Amino acid sequence: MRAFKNDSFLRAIWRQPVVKTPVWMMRQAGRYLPEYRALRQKAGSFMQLCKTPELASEITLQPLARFPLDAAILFSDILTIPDAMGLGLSFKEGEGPIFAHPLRSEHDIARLRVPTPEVDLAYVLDAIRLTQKNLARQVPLIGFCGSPWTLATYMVEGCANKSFPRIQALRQGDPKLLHTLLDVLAKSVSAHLNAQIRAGVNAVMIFDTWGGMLNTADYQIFSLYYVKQVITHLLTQHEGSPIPVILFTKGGGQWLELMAATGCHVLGIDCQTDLNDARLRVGDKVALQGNLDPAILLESPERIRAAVAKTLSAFGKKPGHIFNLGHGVPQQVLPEHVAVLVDAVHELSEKQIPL
Ligand code: 1CP
Repeated sequence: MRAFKNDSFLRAIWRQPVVKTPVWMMRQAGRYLPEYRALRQKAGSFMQLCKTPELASEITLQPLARFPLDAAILFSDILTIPDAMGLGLSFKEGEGPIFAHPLRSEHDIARLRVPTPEVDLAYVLDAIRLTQKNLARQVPLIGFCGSPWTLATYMVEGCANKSFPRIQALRQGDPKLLHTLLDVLAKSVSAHLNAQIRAGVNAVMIFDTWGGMLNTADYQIFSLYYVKQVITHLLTQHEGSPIPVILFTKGGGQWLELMAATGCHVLGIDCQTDLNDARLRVGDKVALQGNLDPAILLESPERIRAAVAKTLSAFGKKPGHIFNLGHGVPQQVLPEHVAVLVDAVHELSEKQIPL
C-alpha cells in the first residue's frame, strides 16, 4: 500500500488504532468559504467549476489549506451522472439543481444509456488525477456518487422538490418502470465509481440522501437493493490498496443493520441517530462516520468544543470512528468555527480517557 503522510482516515476505516480521531466534513468545500464564493463568481456557474479540472481541484484543496483535515473529498456533484445521460443539468443561484430534460415518459426512461465515464465524465477523472498530484499523498482522497434511488428522485422530479410528487407517483403507479430506471442507474453508478477508483481515489462514498423518505419495505426494494448491486460491482482494490466504501443514508438510522450487510466498510451516521446506539447495533462489522449536528457550527466556540466532546464520548475510545457532521456544512457557518471543530476533534480525542 502506498503510504500517506497522514493515514488516520484509512486506519480508522479498517478499525486500527489512531493517535487522534480523523475528521473531515461533508460539503467541506463549499459556499461557507469566501475563497469558494470568489472562484464560483469568477467561473460563472457551478457546472463550470465541476467541468474545469483545475478549478475542481483547487476547490477540493481549499478547506485543506485552512484546516488540518484528515481526508479530502473531490469537488463535484452526484448529479453529474444524469447530466452525462443527457438530462442537461444547471444550478440556479440559491435554487439548487434543475434539469432541462427531466424524465417525463416511459420513452425518456427506455432510451437512457449507461454513460462511459472515460468519455462522458472525463472531467471528473481529470480532476481526480490533478487533485492527487496536488495533494502529494498528504491525506487520502474520497470519490463519490449518489445512490440510484437518490439520483432517480432528481431525474424524475427535474429539480430539488422535497415533497417528491412525481417519484412517489411513479413508485405507486409503475414500479416496473421505476426498476428499469434504477437498474440503469446502478450500472452507471458502479461504472463511474470504478472509473474514479482507476483514476486514483482512495475511498468511495455513496450518498443516499433520499433513502430515508421510504418506508422500510420500499427502502429495501427501491434503494438498498440497488446500493448492494453497486457495491457488488465495485473494484475492491487498486494498485495493491483496498478501496473502502462508505454508505450514508440520510434518515436511515432505523436500517443500520441492513446497511451494514451491503458489503460497505463504513456507515455514515446522521444526527437523528445516537452514535453509541449505532455502534452497539453494528458492533465491529463496520466503522462509523459522523455525526455532529451541523447547526452546532452556528453556535459559540465553547459550545462547539462541548458538542465535539459529547460526540467523541458517545462513540467511546475504540477504533473505527471517523468524525464528521450528520449532514453538510451550512452555508452560514464561519470558517473560524470549522477550525474550532477540527482542532477540538484532534485535541480531545488524543486526551480522551477510555470509557
Ligand atoms: O455554489 C453552489 O451553489 C453549489 C453548492 C453545492 C456544492 C458545494 C452543490 C449544489 N454541490 C456541491 C458540492 C458537492 N455535492 C459535493 C462536494 C464535496 C464536498 O462535500 O465538499 C458533494 C459530495 C455533493 C453531493 C450532493 N449533491 C448530494 C449528496 C449529499 C447531500 O448533500 O445530501 C446531493 C443531494 C447533491 C445535489 C445538490 N447539489 C447542489 C445542491 C444545492 C444539491 C442539493 C439540492 C437539494 O436541496 O435537493
